[in-house]
Amino acid sequence: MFEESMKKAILEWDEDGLKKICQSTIENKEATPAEIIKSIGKIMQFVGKRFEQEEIFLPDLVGSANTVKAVIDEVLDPAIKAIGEERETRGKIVIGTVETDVHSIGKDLVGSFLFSNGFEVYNLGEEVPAVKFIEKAEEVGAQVIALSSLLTMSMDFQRQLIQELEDRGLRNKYKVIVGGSPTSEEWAEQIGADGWADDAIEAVSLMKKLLT
Ligand code: B12
Repeated sequence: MFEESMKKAILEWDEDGLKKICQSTIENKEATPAEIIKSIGKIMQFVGKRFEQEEIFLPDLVGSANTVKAVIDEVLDPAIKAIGEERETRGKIVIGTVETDVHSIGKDLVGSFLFSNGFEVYNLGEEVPAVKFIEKAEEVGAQVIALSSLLTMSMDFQRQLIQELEDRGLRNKYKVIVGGSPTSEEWAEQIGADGWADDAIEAVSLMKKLLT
């Protein structure tokens, strides 16, 4: 099963190996790029648990994260793009991890899932200041701004972005959705966000709901 070999490659930081597994899985039609990304999400949750239980350490985590990022960027996103080219866009979304926060994996998974479901995704990366999100959203005519936060300390930047939109008189122009492990439905309500999702799959349903 491709998922087992993927897990091994991710744990061993075997970027070339992981690329080959992904490529052959797509070629043999064992799974679509979006299904592979879903498996990667599960594997990274497993890696995260091993880290929390101190079975692996920070360099292991960074190695696995970098391996996954490279393969999503170089193999899976282009494969999704190749399949999705003829599809109409369901809406434009600007996504990023908020200021001071470098966690990218969950946000990239959400971005890739949305992309594979027909949304046009502008991924601004990590440590993104509020003004950057807003400037990009204005530039591309996005409908949604999506904010990821994995640190309790960085969550407040989600609230600050909503405030910044209000200050600029732009709050009603955009839907703001938030996510990341320390966030919750209650948090989203508290800061006046338009939606929250627990994972990449729910993020797709949320977007469909918000944009119809
Ligand atoms: C990998 C990792 C790292 C990697 C990140 C590499 C990378 N390129 O992303 C590295 C090693 C760099 C790192 C660094 C740090 N980390 Co770290 N890290 C993790 C870890 C183990 C896994 C995160 C992850 O990738 N999960 C897998 C993905 C798939 O899940 P996810 O991120 O939750 O995303 C899903 C959902 O949350 C949701 N989602 C995410 N974003 C969004 C956005 C929207 C809009 C929506 C709708 C949904 C959504 O969908 C995603 C996909 O299903 C977590 C522990 C954990 N189990 O979460 C700690 C963790 C997040 N890190 C933590 C900490 C403390 C740090 C450091 C401060 C450590 C240090 N002392 O230096 C630094 C922070 C540096 C900084 N300024 O940001 C703490 C945060 C505690 C807290 N609540 O504040 C955690 C929880 C570990 C712990 N238990 O202590 N980390």
